[in-house]
Amino acid sequence: DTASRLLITGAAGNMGKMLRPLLRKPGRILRLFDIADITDIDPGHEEYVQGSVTDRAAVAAAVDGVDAVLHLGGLSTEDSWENILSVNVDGTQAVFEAAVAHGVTRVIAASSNHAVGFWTHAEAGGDPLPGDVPPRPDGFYGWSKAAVEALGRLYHDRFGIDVVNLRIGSSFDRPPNYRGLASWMSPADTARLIEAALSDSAKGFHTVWGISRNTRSWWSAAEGAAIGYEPQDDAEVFADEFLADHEWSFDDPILQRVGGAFCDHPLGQRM
Ligand code: 15L
Repeated sequence: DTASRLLITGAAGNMGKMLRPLLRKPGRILRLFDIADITDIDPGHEEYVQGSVTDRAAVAAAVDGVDAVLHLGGLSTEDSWENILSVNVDGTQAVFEAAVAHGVTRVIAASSNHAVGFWTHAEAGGDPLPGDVPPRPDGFYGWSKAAVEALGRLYHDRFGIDVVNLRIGSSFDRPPNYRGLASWMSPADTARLIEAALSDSAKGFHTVWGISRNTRSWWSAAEGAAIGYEPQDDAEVFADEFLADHEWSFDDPILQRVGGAFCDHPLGQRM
């Protein structure tokens, strides 16, 4: 296993909370890193290192002794340029630098659909939009995720670190809104994607969409399949609920663009 000791940065965040029970398995220790308090550590399966991704010494201590890193730590929506640079860009660079220093060979980076938010359904031309389509960020947040992906490329090419960039759609218990009928990734599928990203088939450098096998998805499943990701869930089970007050049409700008409403949110304004 590439991850008998797996570091999760941002472990107190939404995705970290959701994933802790799902990534727990015999012989694996989850090392949880977050600036926020975590008070419900399961001592047999988890250890906790408190700190910020903006503190290089803390990041180095967290990375020391792990087999792989799941880097979720960072700002997860639009924020000021200064905050985005410090937390998402410097923070990610600190993680890669520490991985090199401590001989960690696998980093899974939480990127986002917002790294490529301005791609449209029309431009995909009826084909699924490839997982590695070039960046077209929809804000400073999305731009930082493109920077995260490019840092992964740099540390892969320089040092041979295996890097998987996950262009996550909407990873929540349930789709957050009607757009989620296309962009949702269920908790169980999120865990499946991370297990695939930890497996031998994900050696090298990969950029893949993080979504479930949604009926209404127009983002390619091929890149995920290539690393062994086989999603099982479909947001369609929520369709009646969300389509009660919304028509499903790709003329709707929220559905037309990968990034949905983020494309219209004022730059640098915290959400
Ligand atoms: C993201 O990148 C955000 O972190 C998350 O809060 C959602 O807004 C998600 O994208 C999305 O596009 O649904």
